[in-house]
Amino acid sequence: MRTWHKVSKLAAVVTVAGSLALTGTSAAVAGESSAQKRIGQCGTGVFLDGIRALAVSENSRDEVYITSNGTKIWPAGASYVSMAVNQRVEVDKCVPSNAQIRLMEYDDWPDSNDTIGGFTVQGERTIDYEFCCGDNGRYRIGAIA
Ligand SMILES: [Ca+2]
Ligand SMILES: [Ca+2]
Repeated sequence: MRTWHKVSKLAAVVTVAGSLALTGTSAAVAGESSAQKRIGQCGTGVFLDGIRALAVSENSRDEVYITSNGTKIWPAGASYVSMAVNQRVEVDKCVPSNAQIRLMEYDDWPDSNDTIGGFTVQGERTIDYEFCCGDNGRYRIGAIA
């Protein structure tokens, strides 16, 4: 089983290498433009990249979600994302360059949800922000202008 997996992986690598050799220049250009697309894709806003848990507020995992100007923007299609210390999760959301961003921690009844922290986006800048330190939770998130 393991050997089969290795062989098929190798075959995939060979295939990719083959197509790179065929399309040399255009492959390099495609890589560059996809990076540019990511940087420019939010217009005058910023792109929230990934969030990392530096400290969690609950015993083992937090159930976190993000709001922008009071509206939940992440995660889509779920109430929260369960995160443990040191874990990083992609956010991949555009927000306005002056948005009030807040990290919330979901709690079941009878508690209400807790605020870990928040910040106001400082314009079109590529910087890291922190959500700190509600219930001793601390998270870092990268914004890309
Ligand atoms: Ca909590
Ligand atoms: Ca919770």
